[in-house]
Amino acid sequence: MAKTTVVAPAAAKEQYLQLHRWMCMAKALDDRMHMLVKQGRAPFVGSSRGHEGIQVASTAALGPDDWLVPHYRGLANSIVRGLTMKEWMLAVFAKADDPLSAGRNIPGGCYSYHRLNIAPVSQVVASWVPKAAGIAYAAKLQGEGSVTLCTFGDGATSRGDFHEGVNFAAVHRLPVVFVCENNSYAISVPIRLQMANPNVADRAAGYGIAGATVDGTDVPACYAVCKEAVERARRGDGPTLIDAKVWRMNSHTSEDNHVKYRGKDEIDEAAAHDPIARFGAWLLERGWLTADDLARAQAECDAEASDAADWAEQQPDPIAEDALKNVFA
Ligand SMILES: Cc1ncc(C[n+]2csc(CCOP(=O)(O)OP(=O)(O)O)c2C)c(N)n1
Repeated sequence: MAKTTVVAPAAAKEQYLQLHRWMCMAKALDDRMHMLVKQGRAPFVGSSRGHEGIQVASTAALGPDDWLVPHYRGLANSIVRGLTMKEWMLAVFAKADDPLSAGRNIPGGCYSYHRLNIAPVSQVVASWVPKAAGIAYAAKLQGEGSVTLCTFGDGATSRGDFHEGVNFAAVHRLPVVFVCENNSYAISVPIRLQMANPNVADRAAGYGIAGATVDGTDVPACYAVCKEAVERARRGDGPTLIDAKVWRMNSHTSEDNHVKYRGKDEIDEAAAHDPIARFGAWLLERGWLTADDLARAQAECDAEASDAADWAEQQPDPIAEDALKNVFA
Protein backbone atom coordinates (compact mmCIF):
# COMPACT_ATOMS: atom_id res chain seq x y z
CA MET A 1 0.00 0.00 0.00
CA ALA A 2 1.43 3.40 -0.99
CA LYS A 3 1.72 5.40 2.20
CA THR A 4 3.28 8.64 1.03
CA THR A 5 4.78 10.43 -1.90
CA VAL A 6 8.55 10.58 -1.57
CA VAL A 7 10.67 13.45 -2.77
CA ALA A 8 14.10 12.27 -3.88
CA PRO A 9 17.36 13.89 -2.71
CA ALA A 10 18.45 17.10 -4.37
CA ALA A 11 14.82 17.68 -5.18
CA ALA A 12 14.14 18.63 -8.75
CA LYS A 13 11.58 21.02 -10.17
CA GLU A 14 8.57 18.69 -10.05
CA GLN A 15 9.40 17.66 -6.51
CA TYR A 16 9.67 21.27 -5.35
CA LEU A 17 6.34 22.03 -7.02
CA GLN A 18 4.83 19.15 -5.07
CA LEU A 19 6.20 20.59 -1.82
CA HIS A 20 4.65 23.95 -2.70
CA ARG A 21 1.30 22.31 -3.42
CA TRP A 22 1.30 20.59 -0.03
CA MET A 23 1.99 23.93 1.66
CA CYS A 24 -0.92 25.54 -0.20
CA MET A 25 -3.17 22.66 0.88
CA ALA A 26 -2.22 23.17 4.52
CA LYS A 27 -2.85 26.92 4.27
CA ALA A 28 -6.19 26.35 2.58
CA LEU A 29 -7.35 24.00 5.36
CA ASP A 30 -6.03 26.33 8.03
CA ASP A 31 -7.81 29.36 6.56
CA ARG A 32 -11.03 27.39 6.08
CA MET A 33 -10.93 26.14 9.68
CA HIS A 34 -10.53 29.69 10.99
CA MET A 35 -13.58 30.65 8.96
CA LEU A 36 -15.57 27.67 10.27
CA VAL A 37 -14.63 28.51 13.86
CA LYS A 38 -15.77 32.12 13.38
CA GLN A 39 -19.05 30.84 11.93
CA GLY A 40 -19.54 28.52 14.92
CA ARG A 41 -19.42 25.43 12.67
CA ALA A 42 -16.07 24.03 13.90
CA PRO A 43 -14.83 23.96 17.48
CA PHE A 44 -11.13 24.78 17.31
CA VAL A 45 -8.03 25.39 15.24
CA GLY A 46 -4.38 25.09 16.25
CA SER A 47 -2.83 26.86 13.31
CA SER A 48 0.23 25.60 11.45
CA ARG A 49 0.68 28.92 9.60
CA GLY A 50 4.37 29.78 9.54
CA HIS A 51 5.48 26.18 10.13
CA GLU A 52 4.62 24.72 6.72
CA GLY A 53 8.14 24.96 5.27
CA ILE A 54 9.90 22.73 7.76
CA GLN A 55 6.84 20.48 7.99
CA VAL A 56 6.67 19.58 4.31
CA ALA A 57 10.45 19.38 3.94
CA SER A 58 11.01 17.12 6.95
CA THR A 59 8.18 14.75 6.05
CA ALA A 60 9.08 14.60 2.37
CA ALA A 61 12.54 13.43 3.42
CA LEU A 62 10.95 10.21 4.74
CA GLY A 63 10.33 7.01 2.82
CA PRO A 64 6.95 5.24 2.53
CA ASP A 65 7.50 2.85 5.45
CA ASP A 66 8.91 5.45 7.83
CA TRP A 67 6.99 6.78 10.82
CA LEU A 68 5.74 10.25 11.63
CA VAL A 69 5.16 11.32 15.25
CA PRO A 70 4.12 14.95 14.88
CA HIS A 71 2.92 17.54 17.35
CA TYR A 72 -0.61 18.93 17.26
CA ARG A 73 0.49 21.77 14.94
CA GLY A 74 1.61 19.31 12.24
CA LEU A 75 -1.13 19.55 9.64
CA ALA A 76 1.31 19.90 6.73
CA ASN A 77 3.29 16.87 7.97
CA SER A 78 0.17 14.73 7.78
CA ILE A 79 -0.74 16.07 4.34
CA VAL A 80 2.63 14.96 2.99
CA ARG A 81 2.01 11.46 4.39
CA GLY A 82 -1.18 11.36 2.33
CA LEU A 83 -3.94 12.77 4.54
CA THR A 84 -6.71 14.12 2.27
CA MET A 85 -8.67 17.32 2.77
CA LYS A 86 -11.89 15.34 3.12
CA GLU A 87 -10.37 13.14 5.83
CA TRP A 88 -9.17 16.21 7.72
CA MET A 89 -12.58 17.85 7.50
CA LEU A 90 -14.28 14.67 8.76
CA ALA A 91 -12.13 15.12 11.88
CA VAL A 92 -12.88 18.85 12.10
CA PHE A 93 -16.61 18.11 12.15
CA ALA A 94 -16.13 15.04 14.44
CA LYS A 95 -17.95 12.74 12.02
CA ALA A 96 -18.44 8.99 12.36
CA ASP A 97 -16.05 8.23 9.51
CA ASP A 98 -13.26 10.48 10.82
CA PRO A 99 -10.22 8.21 10.31
CA LEU A 100 -8.11 10.14 12.84
CA SER A 101 -10.05 9.68 16.07
CA ALA A 102 -13.57 8.61 15.00
CA GLY A 103 -14.87 12.02 16.05
CA ARG A 104 -13.55 11.81 19.60
CA ASN A 105 -10.92 14.53 19.74
CA ILE A 106 -10.50 18.20 18.99
CA PRO A 107 -9.32 18.78 15.41
CA GLY A 108 -5.62 18.08 15.15
CA GLY A 109 -5.31 17.68 18.90
CA CYS A 110 -5.03 13.94 19.36
CA TYR A 111 -5.01 11.39 16.61
CA SER A 112 -3.22 8.61 14.87
CA TYR A 113 -3.51 7.20 11.39
CA HIS A 114 -2.16 3.71 10.94
CA ARG A 115 -2.64 3.68 7.17
CA LEU A 116 -0.18 6.59 6.92
CA ASN A 117 2.21 5.50 9.70
CA ILE A 118 1.25 8.50 11.82
CA ALA A 119 1.25 7.74 15.54
CA PRO A 120 0.15 9.22 17.85
CA VAL A 121 -0.51 12.93 18.09
CA SER A 122 -1.09 14.03 21.67
CA GLN A 123 -1.98 17.22 23.51
CA VAL A 124 0.25 16.28 26.45
CA VAL A 125 3.27 18.33 25.50
CA ALA A 126 6.42 16.26 24.75
CA SER A 127 4.75 12.98 25.77
CA TRP A 128 5.25 11.74 22.22
CA VAL A 129 9.05 12.14 22.27
CA PRO A 130 9.72 8.92 24.28
CA LYS A 131 7.05 7.21 22.14
CA ALA A 132 8.96 8.17 19.00
CA ALA A 133 12.13 6.75 20.56
CA GLY A 134 10.15 3.59 21.35
CA ILE A 135 8.92 3.24 17.77
CA ALA A 136 12.49 3.67 16.53
CA TYR A 137 13.74 1.16 19.11
CA ALA A 138 11.18 -1.40 17.95
CA ALA A 139 12.18 -0.81 14.33
CA LYS A 140 15.82 -1.34 15.23
CA LEU A 141 15.14 -4.53 17.21
CA GLN A 142 13.01 -5.91 14.41
CA GLY A 143 15.56 -4.91 11.77
CA GLU A 144 12.82 -3.07 9.90
CA GLY A 145 14.97 -0.28 8.51
CA SER A 146 12.36 2.42 9.11
CA VAL A 147 13.16 5.93 10.36
CA THR A 148 10.94 7.89 12.76
CA LEU A 149 10.43 11.63 12.44
CA CYS A 150 9.39 13.32 15.68
CA THR A 151 8.37 16.99 15.75
CA PHE A 152 7.65 19.33 18.68
CA GLY A 153 7.85 22.96 19.71
CA ASP A 154 10.50 24.84 21.67
CA GLY A 155 8.33 24.72 24.80
CA ALA A 156 8.30 20.91 24.63
CA THR A 157 12.06 20.88 25.09
CA SER A 158 11.61 22.13 28.67
CA ARG A 159 9.81 18.92 29.64
CA GLY A 160 11.45 15.86 31.15
CA ASP A 161 9.87 13.66 28.48
CA PHE A 162 11.95 15.45 25.87
CA HIS A 163 15.19 14.70 27.68
CA GLU A 164 14.30 11.08 28.36
CA GLY A 165 13.24 10.42 24.78
CA VAL A 166 16.23 12.06 23.13
CA ASN A 167 18.70 10.56 25.60
CA PHE A 168 17.31 7.05 25.13
CA ALA A 169 17.47 7.45 21.35
CA ALA A 170 21.04 8.74 21.60
CA VAL A 171 22.27 5.93 23.88
CA HIS A 172 20.80 3.25 21.61
CA ARG A 173 21.75 5.04 18.34
CA LEU A 174 18.15 4.84 17.21
CA PRO A 175 16.96 5.75 13.71
CA VAL A 176 15.05 8.88 14.67
CA VAL A 177 15.07 12.51 13.56
CA PHE A 178 13.96 15.06 16.16
CA VAL A 179 12.74 18.34 14.70
CA CYS A 180 12.08 21.28 16.98
CA GLU A 181 9.75 23.69 15.17
CA ASN A 182 11.05 26.62 17.16
CA ASN A 183 8.49 29.43 16.96
CA SER A 184 9.91 30.98 20.16
CA TYR A 185 6.63 30.74 22.05
CA ALA A 186 4.93 28.20 24.28
CA ILE A 187 1.46 29.74 24.13
CA SER A 188 2.28 33.15 25.68
CA VAL A 189 5.63 32.22 27.26
CA PRO A 190 8.52 33.62 25.19
CA ILE A 191 11.61 31.56 24.57
CA ARG A 192 13.78 33.74 26.86
CA LEU A 193 11.74 32.37 29.78
CA GLN A 194 12.11 28.77 28.56
CA MET A 195 15.84 28.46 27.99
CA ALA A 196 19.01 30.52 28.48
CA ASN A 197 20.39 29.28 25.16
CA PRO A 198 17.74 29.70 22.42
CA ASN A 199 19.53 27.28 20.08
CA VAL A 200 18.00 23.90 20.82
CA ALA A 201 20.41 22.05 18.51
CA ASP A 202 23.32 23.07 20.78
CA ARG A 203 22.00 20.44 23.18
CA ALA A 204 22.77 17.69 20.66
CA ALA A 205 26.41 17.68 21.74
CA GLY A 206 25.31 16.97 25.31
CA TYR A 207 23.48 13.87 24.11
CA GLY A 208 26.34 12.80 21.84
CA ILE A 209 24.27 13.07 18.67
CA ALA A 210 24.29 15.22 15.53
CA GLY A 211 22.62 18.62 15.65
CA ALA A 212 21.69 21.22 13.06
CA THR A 213 20.10 24.65 13.05
CA VAL A 214 18.11 25.72 10.01
CA ASP A 215 15.85 28.55 8.93
CA GLY A 216 12.53 26.68 9.06
CA THR A 217 10.98 29.01 6.48
CA ASP A 218 13.61 28.12 3.86
CA VAL A 219 12.21 25.01 2.17
CA PRO A 220 15.27 23.92 0.13
CA ALA A 221 17.55 24.38 3.17
CA CYS A 222 15.14 22.43 5.40
CA TYR A 223 14.89 19.64 2.86
CA ALA A 224 18.68 19.29 2.60
CA VAL A 225 19.17 19.19 6.39
CA CYS A 226 16.32 16.75 6.95
CA LYS A 227 17.34 14.46 4.10
CA GLU A 228 20.83 14.22 5.56
CA ALA A 229 19.41 13.44 9.00
CA VAL A 230 17.11 10.72 7.62
CA GLU A 231 20.04 9.15 5.75
CA ARG A 232 22.17 9.27 8.91
CA ALA A 233 19.42 7.51 10.85
CA ARG A 234 18.88 4.92 8.13
CA ARG A 235 22.53 3.91 7.91
CA GLY A 236 22.65 3.32 11.67
CA ASP A 237 24.51 6.47 12.71
CA GLY A 238 21.87 7.54 15.21
CA PRO A 239 19.55 10.46 15.83
CA THR A 240 19.78 14.10 14.80
CA LEU A 241 18.35 17.04 16.71
CA ILE A 242 17.28 19.79 14.29
CA ASP A 243 16.33 23.27 15.45
CA ALA A 244 14.15 24.85 12.74
CA LYS A 245 13.49 28.52 13.42
CA VAL A 246 10.00 29.55 12.41
CA TRP A 247 7.53 32.33 13.11
CA ARG A 248 4.11 31.52 14.52
CA MET A 249 1.91 33.67 12.29
CA ASN A 250 -1.31 33.25 14.27
CA SER A 251 -2.30 33.01 17.91
CA HIS A 252 -1.38 29.76 19.67
CA THR A 253 -4.88 28.43 18.89
CA SER A 254 -8.31 29.89 18.24
CA GLU A 255 -8.73 29.92 22.04
CA ASP A 256 -5.84 32.36 22.39
CA ASN A 257 -5.30 36.02 21.43
CA HIS A 258 -1.63 36.82 20.82
CA VAL A 259 -2.31 40.55 20.72
CA LYS A 260 -2.34 40.34 24.52
CA TYR A 261 1.33 39.37 24.71
CA ARG A 262 2.92 40.24 21.35
CA GLY A 263 3.44 43.76 20.05
CA LYS A 264 2.06 44.83 16.68
CA ASP A 265 5.57 45.08 15.22
CA GLU A 266 6.29 41.49 16.13
CA ILE A 267 3.00 40.22 14.72
CA ASP A 268 3.70 42.10 11.48
CA GLU A 269 7.19 40.64 11.37
CA ALA A 270 5.80 37.12 11.81
CA ALA A 271 3.46 37.72 8.87
CA ALA A 272 6.48 38.78 6.79
CA HIS A 273 8.08 35.37 7.44
CA ASP A 274 5.41 33.36 5.66
CA PRO A 275 7.23 30.29 4.30
CA ILE A 276 4.68 29.86 1.51
CA ALA A 277 5.31 33.37 0.20
CA ARG A 278 9.05 32.85 0.53
CA PHE A 279 9.02 29.53 -1.29
CA GLY A 280 6.69 30.97 -3.94
CA ALA A 281 9.18 33.78 -4.57
CA TRP A 282 11.98 31.19 -4.84
CA LEU A 283 10.01 29.21 -7.44
CA LEU A 284 9.20 32.43 -9.29
CA GLU A 285 12.87 33.45 -9.39
CA ARG A 286 13.74 30.14 -11.04
CA GLY A 287 11.01 30.58 -13.59
CA TRP A 288 9.39 27.34 -12.39
CA LEU A 289 6.09 29.09 -11.70
CA THR A 290 4.59 32.40 -12.79
CA ALA A 291 2.71 34.76 -10.48
CA ASP A 292 -0.50 33.49 -12.10
CA ASP A 293 0.51 29.86 -11.40
CA LEU A 294 1.11 30.71 -7.75
CA ALA A 295 -2.25 32.43 -7.39
CA ARG A 296 -3.97 29.54 -9.19
CA ALA A 297 -2.34 26.90 -6.99
CA GLN A 298 -3.63 28.59 -3.84
CA ALA A 299 -7.07 29.26 -5.34
CA GLU A 300 -7.44 25.61 -6.37
CA CYS A 301 -6.50 24.44 -2.88
CA ASP A 302 -8.87 26.98 -1.30
CA ALA A 303 -11.73 25.69 -3.45
CA GLU A 304 -10.90 22.07 -2.59
CA ALA A 305 -10.83 22.90 1.14
CA SER A 306 -14.18 24.66 0.88
CA ASP A 307 -15.74 21.69 -0.97
CA ALA A 308 -14.21 19.25 1.52
CA ALA A 309 -15.73 21.21 4.43
CA ASP A 310 -19.18 21.36 2.82
CA TRP A 311 -19.02 17.64 2.03
CA ALA A 312 -17.78 16.61 5.48
CA GLU A 313 -20.42 18.64 7.29
CA GLN A 314 -23.11 16.55 5.57
CA GLN A 315 -21.61 13.20 6.62
CA PRO A 316 -23.21 11.16 9.42
CA ASP A 317 -22.43 11.93 13.04
CA PRO A 318 -21.17 9.14 15.32
CA ILE A 319 -23.97 7.13 16.92
CA ALA A 320 -24.51 7.32 20.67
CA GLU A 321 -24.04 3.55 21.08
CA ASP A 322 -20.42 3.94 19.94
CA ALA A 323 -19.54 6.49 22.63
CA LEU A 324 -17.71 3.94 24.79
CA LYS A 325 -16.23 1.91 21.93
CA ASN A 326 -12.46 1.48 22.42
CA VAL A 327 -12.67 3.02 25.90
CA PHE A 328 -10.86 0.56 28.12
CA ALA A 329 -11.50 1.98 31.56
C1 LIG B 1 2.22 18.60 29.83
C2 LIG B 1 1.45 19.78 29.30
N1 LIG B 1 1.61 20.98 29.89
C3 LIG B 1 0.94 22.06 29.41
C4 LIG B 1 0.09 21.91 28.35
C5 LIG B 1 -0.65 23.13 27.79
N2 LIG B 1 -0.03 23.47 26.51
C6 LIG B 1 -0.57 23.10 25.34
S1 LIG B 1 0.34 23.60 24.05
C7 LIG B 1 1.46 24.35 25.04
C8 LIG B 1 2.63 25.11 24.47
C9 LIG B 1 3.66 24.25 23.88
O1 LIG B 1 4.58 25.07 23.22
P1 LIG B 1 5.62 24.51 22.20
O2 LIG B 1 6.10 23.18 22.63
O3 LIG B 1 6.63 25.56 21.99
O4 LIG B 1 4.78 24.27 20.87
P2 LIG B 1 3.89 25.29 20.03
O5 LIG B 1 2.48 25.10 20.52
O6 LIG B 1 4.41 26.66 20.22
O7 LIG B 1 4.03 24.84 18.62
C10 LIG B 1 1.12 24.20 26.38
C11 LIG B 1 1.90 24.75 27.50
C12 LIG B 1 -0.06 20.64 27.79
N3 LIG B 1 -0.87 20.43 26.74
N4 LIG B 1 0.64 19.60 28.25
